[in-house]
Amino acid sequence: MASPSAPFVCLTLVLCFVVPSLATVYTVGDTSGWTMGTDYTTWTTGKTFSVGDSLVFNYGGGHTVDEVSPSDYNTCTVGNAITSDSSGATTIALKTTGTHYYICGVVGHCGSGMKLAVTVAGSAATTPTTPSGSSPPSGTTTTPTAQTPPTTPSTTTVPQSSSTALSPSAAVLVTLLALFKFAMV
Ligand SMILES: [Cu+2]
Repeated sequence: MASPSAPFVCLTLVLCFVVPSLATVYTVGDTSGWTMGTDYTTWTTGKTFSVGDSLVFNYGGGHTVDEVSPSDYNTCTVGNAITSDSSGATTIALKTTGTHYYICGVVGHCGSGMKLAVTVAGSAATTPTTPSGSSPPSGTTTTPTAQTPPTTPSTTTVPQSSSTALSPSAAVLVTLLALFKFAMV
């Protein structure tokens, strides 16, 4: 047994670099935050949400982040929130696949745009609304297979001799000779 820890150290290092890059933290509305007058459908466009990602809602006082049912989302019905938070900085971890619906619980705010629907995809195949967490997503997240280190090009160390300085002067010499020949003719 020489040192079995070395491969584990390498593996741990690789995981440390890979795992955080897989879980993305999305700031809802980006710099606008969680507010009225922002189109969150536009904000979600082009984004892919996966299990393990999280949403951060930043907002001032007088707003809430309520997870609601699809029907409450569509009709902007407040008062039936599955979860609710009004801390001003709500982080929601996306733990399950499917579409999650969030609205502001203050009357009128949902209608003014504070509604967000996020469709969360699984790691592999999208399983629409699994009733119970019986089958966890298989952890076969394609591990990057041994990235080949950038092979340094074999630098043929040219000795700093006059040979390198010769070629430019030789070119000048040839040019001068050519010019002379033209001048002679
Ligand atoms: Cu609000």
